[in-house]
Amino acid sequence: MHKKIFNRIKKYNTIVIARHIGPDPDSLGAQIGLKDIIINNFPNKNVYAVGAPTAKFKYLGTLDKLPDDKHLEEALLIVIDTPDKKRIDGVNVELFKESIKIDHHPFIESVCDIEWIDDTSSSACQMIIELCMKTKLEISKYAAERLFMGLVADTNRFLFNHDNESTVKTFDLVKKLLMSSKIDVTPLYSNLYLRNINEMKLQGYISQNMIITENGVGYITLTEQIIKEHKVDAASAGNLVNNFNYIEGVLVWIMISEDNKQNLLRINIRSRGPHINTVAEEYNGGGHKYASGARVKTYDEAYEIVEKLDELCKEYKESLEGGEIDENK
Ligand SMILES: [Mn+2]
Repeated sequence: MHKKIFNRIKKYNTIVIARHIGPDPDSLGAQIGLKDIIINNFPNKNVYAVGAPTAKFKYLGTLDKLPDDKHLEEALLIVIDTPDKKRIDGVNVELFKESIKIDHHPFIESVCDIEWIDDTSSSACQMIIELCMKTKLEISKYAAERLFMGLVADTNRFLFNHDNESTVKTFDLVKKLLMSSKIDVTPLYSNLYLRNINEMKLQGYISQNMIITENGVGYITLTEQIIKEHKVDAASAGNLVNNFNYIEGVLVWIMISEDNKQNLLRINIRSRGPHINTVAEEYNGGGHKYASGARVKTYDEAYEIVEKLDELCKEYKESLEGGEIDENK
């Protein structure tokens, strides 16, 4: 598969790289990193990283305007970090001569001519690192920094929930990346984790007010008023979900945040127990087994999600020997 993808990259003069809507550091890092790698290895190619930009992640780099349709007929499209067609940002797969998907989400549908899907991979960035290591595509320093940031973000600083084999593979690829690129990781961590005091205060509010159900679901409702009082935006509020890992007795945790501008409730879900993506998929969302999101219109639906996840936690605990969780395991 690595060789096949390498050969396609080599073959095409125009290459467009796309990713999912609502960009995150993994999708942007993989997209902008791969663009830089292709240009450095093949200086005569035209490579475009496309999709809507976000000011929040501008440290990862800038995006390009999609070339005219007539240029796409002879172009290769690479879709990164996106399992389904409806979540691809800004391009129509059909307009391209050929397309490749590189993704680490659980499979949803076949979209591209060539699909490399590995849901045991920690991140899309890890897959790009692997592709380069296996094909001798040289990774520039700029790309190495982007790939490192994306991988760190998607694993939540290596707190991922995978089996031993895939964990070893992640650390091995990161080791090789750091050895060959000699990047300094300290400023990269600052990019990702420096936050303003308002967000920290909201985090304090969440800690004070989180409700924990009988079976180990922790949830909080962030109304528009609460979010406003703390002077943060709805998306940043939802992202705080990543900071509530490892609370004793909490297996699944959820932020329900109001977004009145879009007239919806964003549901951010994380787990260190049962797989949660199937419930998210029922409610206009999806994602990974341990990290998912959904969007609903009403609080009834939001609390339905809480109930379903509570039931999942109950089943999960019962499936474990003796029904008790050994927190130290
Ligand atoms: Mn990802």
